[in-house]
Amino acid sequence: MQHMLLVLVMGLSGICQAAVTVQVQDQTGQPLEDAVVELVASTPAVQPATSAEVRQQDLTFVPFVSAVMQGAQVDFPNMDKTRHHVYSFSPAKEFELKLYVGKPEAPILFDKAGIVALGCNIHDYMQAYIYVGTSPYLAVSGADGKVRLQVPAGEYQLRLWHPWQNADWQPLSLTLAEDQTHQVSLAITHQQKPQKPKKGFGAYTGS
Ligand SMILES: [Cu+2]
Repeated sequence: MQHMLLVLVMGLSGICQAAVTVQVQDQTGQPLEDAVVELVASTPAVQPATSAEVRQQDLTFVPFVSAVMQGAQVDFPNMDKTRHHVYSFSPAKEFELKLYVGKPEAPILFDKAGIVALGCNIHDYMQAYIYVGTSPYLAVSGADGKVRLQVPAGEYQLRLWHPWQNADWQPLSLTLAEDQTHQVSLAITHQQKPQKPKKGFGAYTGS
């Protein structure tokens, strides 16, 4: 009887999963958007390759920050009528997609962990980032600064990255066995996200 009860309880609680909520804020305590949270397990998990998409829309990259696991294929569809020429010179992935409209023939494989800075040869102000992690447990914070991840119970290193961070963030060691919430802070220098320039005469004047 006791045995039956134990099995039931274990079944209900899903013994080996932990839901982790990470609240990311800046040095002033404000929720921080576009921050990448990665949970790296001490015993790496085997995961299938994933895919992602970085669109070009209204002369900006959407999303501004993406997070993928190494081995992911990323598509770069162009939703604009104008041509874009997407490139990266980052060591983690050097590539270029020459002048194109619509969807390039093949996605790009991101097989090396690191930060990939994206640009467009035609539009200097277009900028975006792809964080390529070693773990499948990674996500980008929304406007509320929150990231939610479901992970198997175990030992993890929490990593945090933001394109405007003032310095590298020291990873945090965590033991995850049940649902938890963590609050982490990252000092950044606020900037304006890349935007389509205003049209018309005088758009570039001023500060
Ligand atoms: Cu462009």
